[in-house]
Amino acid sequence: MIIHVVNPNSTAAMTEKARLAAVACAAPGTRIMAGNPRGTPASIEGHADEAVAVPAMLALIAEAEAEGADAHVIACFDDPGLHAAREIAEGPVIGICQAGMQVAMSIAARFSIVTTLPRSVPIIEDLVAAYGAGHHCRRVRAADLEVLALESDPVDAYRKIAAQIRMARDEDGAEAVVLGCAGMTDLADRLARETGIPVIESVTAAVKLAEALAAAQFRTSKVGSYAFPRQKAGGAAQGLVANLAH
Ligand code: 5HY
Repeated sequence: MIIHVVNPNSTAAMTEKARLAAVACAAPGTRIMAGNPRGTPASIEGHADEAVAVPAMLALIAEAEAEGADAHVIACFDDPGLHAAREIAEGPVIGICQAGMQVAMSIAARFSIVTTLPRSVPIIEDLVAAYGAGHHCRRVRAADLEVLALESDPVDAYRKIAAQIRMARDEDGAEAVVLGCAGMTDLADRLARETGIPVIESVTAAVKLAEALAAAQFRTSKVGSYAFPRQKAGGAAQGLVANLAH
């Protein structure tokens, strides 16, 4: 089985973190194919960065489909382009935000999310509502650090994230915490140990969900919403890999 993990930003170090998390949890016989576009924003922090990154991410997903990927993971906590990716793919496409919440709801009655910048909070709150997790999610918190600080200043980043997790535990009534950034993969085990609360690493959650769906032969439904894009001048099907022509 091949699981394609795509980081839509162009920071290779973050892609490698996601790849290592995926390899660490993948079952024997699952091959991880990880990558990121060139020329997209170095980090995704808000709607405009998402919009700029999605076309190149979709092209990588289309290529991975052609190369035999059985499922795809979008390794960015805004789940950018998730529904567009499901239109162009036959394999399941899993967003790490949705997967992180689904795992949280499966192991705890109430959870909080800790992400990076305050500007990401309303974006993730909208996803909480869209994914039907509103009754279970206590709060979306920001550690108030830029995404790339996870690479440039990991000590300070860890301190800020740990402080928010303790507040989620003590003030929100959270029974689990979801890490709200693909760049946090390497912090999860230590955070769980030091805070005493289950900490859900979202890339791992997404890879295991993708693996389970692919193993059970579940494919993205092409009846209705996620049908392949219709052929038209300049349309998505025309712009992506030829084999999308349906
Ligand atoms: C992510 N941005 O997971 C999100 C997190 C965020 O470049 N990778 C990014 O803070 O929105």
